[in-house]
Amino acid sequence: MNDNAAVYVAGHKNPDMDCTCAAHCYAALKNIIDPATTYIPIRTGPLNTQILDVFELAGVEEPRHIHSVAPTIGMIARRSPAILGMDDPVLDAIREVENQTVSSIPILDEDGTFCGMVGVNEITSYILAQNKDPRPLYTFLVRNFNRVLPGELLQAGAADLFEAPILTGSMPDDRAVTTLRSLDTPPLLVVGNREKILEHAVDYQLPAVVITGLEKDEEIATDMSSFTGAIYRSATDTAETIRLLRLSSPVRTIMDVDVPRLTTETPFDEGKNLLLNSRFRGLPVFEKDTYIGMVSRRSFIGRPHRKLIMVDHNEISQAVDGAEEAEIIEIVDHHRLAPPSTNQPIAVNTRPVGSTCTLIYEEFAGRGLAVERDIAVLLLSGIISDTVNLYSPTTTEADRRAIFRLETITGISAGEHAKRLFSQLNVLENREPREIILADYKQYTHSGVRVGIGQVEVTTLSDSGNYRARLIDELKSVARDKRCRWCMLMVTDVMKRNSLLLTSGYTEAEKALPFTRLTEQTYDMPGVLSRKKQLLPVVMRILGDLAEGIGKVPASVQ
Ligand SMILES: [Mn+2]
Repeated sequence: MNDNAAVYVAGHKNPDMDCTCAAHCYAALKNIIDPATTYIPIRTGPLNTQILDVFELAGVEEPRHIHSVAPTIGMIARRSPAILGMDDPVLDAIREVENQTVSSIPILDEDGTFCGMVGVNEITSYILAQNKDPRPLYTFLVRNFNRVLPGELLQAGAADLFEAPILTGSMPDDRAVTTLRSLDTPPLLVVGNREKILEHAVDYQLPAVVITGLEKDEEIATDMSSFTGAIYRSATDTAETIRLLRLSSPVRTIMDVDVPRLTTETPFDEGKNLLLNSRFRGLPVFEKDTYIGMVSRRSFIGRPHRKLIMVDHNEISQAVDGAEEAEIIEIVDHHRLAPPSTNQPIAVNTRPVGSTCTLIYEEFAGRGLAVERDIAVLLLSGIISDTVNLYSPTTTEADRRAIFRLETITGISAGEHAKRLFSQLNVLENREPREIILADYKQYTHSGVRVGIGQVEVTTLSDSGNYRARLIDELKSVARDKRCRWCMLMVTDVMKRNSLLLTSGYTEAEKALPFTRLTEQTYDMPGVLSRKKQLLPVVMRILGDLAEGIGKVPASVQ
């Protein structure tokens, strides 16, 4: 059923070019080498115009936005073993409840549209209601008679569907006639092959007569040629005939239409609480507006786990929400390792190369698989973006090799493509400071200290005076909100390949920074392009030293 058993291939939070392209391409690779499983690339948030442009250029859909991989109702919804149509007899509902041991049966129309539900509760209410009034009315559908009652339809009446009480003719003729006259609604008559009473049925033009004890080719005792009702020959005795006729009513007359609806996206716990706190034993599940299946109380025994492949990250704090509940089955990454512990052995592919897309290119190449043009465009973009077109010190021989091959496949020159990507960088002046800091933001904890580092790429640093103060103010507020001791933003000039470091202020630590202090909480980092390789190790070392009391100066906390 839909993608419940599918494996999600996800990049990190605040998706960037590398992780988004890697998620798409790795899912494509896995779908080729493991066709028995479905791999779906996902993203954790909105994509910038650069990334959208590249997916358009490649001619593929960008990964689906998934807010959380925590278990959902979609993962436990099942096609119901029993389904009824609106006109199916109540007897079918009883049989299904008995045979399939289901407690709630969905009722669908011919188009598969959900109309209502019938279960033990509705059947019980129906039977109880019959025993409340002295002569209850039933809804009869003539074409259901031979679905519940052995025998044959001798004549279809003027009305296929009608409401009527049941009257049996197993009494003296005149008493039967008196009773017949006394009824407000013309009854359905169940009677033996008795001339007098049948004559009255014709006179009163009853909606239907069911004749019992009539042999297969036996003549009816009365001329019924002017009778407009239905005539049915029952092959069973009167008591059984009446019992079964009552169960011929269409289920739509007893179904519950006031049913809460779950969707495939409904969180597992929300669906569970809703069902357990309701009078229902099962609930229908919808994908958008389309009915797709049911969940019952039993569906909630045991908690499902979404299978997840992490690409371009390996820390839970950077992963899609709900990842801590997921079953991580694989990691493909080029960052420092701080992965979650797992219950099972998993495949981990990490190497210190410039881009996760390089690792994925090598997976294709190593298996002798052709890299199609759309995949090649995405891999090329991921590598160019993460290595700043091979200028970042994170760049390795593997990245150069991959780019060289991908240029050939795509017919796109890396230099031209880099210009295309970088020219779409936004001018910082026009963007909200918080958005700039958090767009590509990662948090780390080292020696018990939590730090956050954002990075933003620009095409020039010459206008930094215009936004510096606002960004530093916002860094302080981000540090407060995210409970970080130290927050930083790397503003990277991808053209000149320099960065500016803005900080929230942490005097003790900043004294140890090996960069030139330009002014308050602002440092010049010539040649620094990589947060991971050039800034993070410095930050980690300083935090470690501070924890050990090395280089500690009397506190001057701000
Ligand atoms: Mn990356």
